[in-house]
Amino acid sequence: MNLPEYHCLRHEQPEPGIHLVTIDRPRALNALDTTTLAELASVVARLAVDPDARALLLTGEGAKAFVAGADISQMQSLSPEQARAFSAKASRLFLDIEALPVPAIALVNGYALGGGCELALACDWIVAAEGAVFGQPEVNLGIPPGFGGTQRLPRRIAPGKALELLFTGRQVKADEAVAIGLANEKVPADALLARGMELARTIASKGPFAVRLVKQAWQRGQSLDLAQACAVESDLFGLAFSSADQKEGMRAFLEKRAAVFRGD
Ligand code: DAK
Repeated sequence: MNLPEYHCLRHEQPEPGIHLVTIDRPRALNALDTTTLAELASVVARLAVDPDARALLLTGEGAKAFVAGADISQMQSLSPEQARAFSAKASRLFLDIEALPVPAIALVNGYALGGGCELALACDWIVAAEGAVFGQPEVNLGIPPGFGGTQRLPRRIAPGKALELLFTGRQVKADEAVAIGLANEKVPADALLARGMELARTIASKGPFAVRLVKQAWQRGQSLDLAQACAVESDLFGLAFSSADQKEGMRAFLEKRAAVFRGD
């Protein structure tokens, strides 16, 4: 896959199927301006239709920040109509990240504040580097979160804890982020990318069709009651039995050898 060049991010494919996206505006602590959001939307649109994609790793350039939020200098002069349009566009993008057909993992180095925390929350899970700081400080700026923070944070962690963080703007470090279930694990800063690659390789080694079905089941089931969601799961379970991966996976088990999945 030929990857385009961007101005505010880097899109690399370090290994087949593994996509690494690095938000690259370190002088503004990787804050999300309209160009960065548009470039991220372009990457996400490509990944959404890439049958060979297996996992996305999302991180920020430099040791200081994952993403320090939406770009305040660009945001400060927005009219209410422009602010609504900006929020709606970014919300659409974050929904598209969440709905990617493959797992997305946020590798959080340094600050993940405001839109940065919301971007990490749009990923399936978060690995925090020692030194990572999470928070929704929007109330300090006189605004509520605009990229899904009021919705995703209370769904990811205990609602009472989420509301505490949303109402007070209090920031949490990596250890507390793990303790409250915001991050899955904490790793030394210099091991963050290696840990991300290890996780992505593990995912890529599994049945690709099955991994996509897991993600789809979770995504589609979230807005349904349990019985309806389990019905969706049954449909997708049935669909798996139309795949070559299912036949290969079960044959390999019975033949006591490693499966060789093709992803179809
Ligand atoms: N936007 C723009 N520039 C930023 C930035 C940001 N979010 N965060 C940092 N920078 C810039 C700083 O202005 C500074 O630029 P220069 O002065 O060097 O030109 C440079 O990055 C380095 O930052 P500091 O000098 O401040 O570095 P410190 O180590 O002293 O402090 C910090 C680091 C992360 C604690 C501090 O920079 C900070 O508090 N940053 C702002 C964090 C924040 O409040 N983030 C939330 C942003 S609000 C909506 C749509 C979206 C959203 C809301 C509504 N609608 C349209 C409805 C989302 C909002 C947000 O994300």
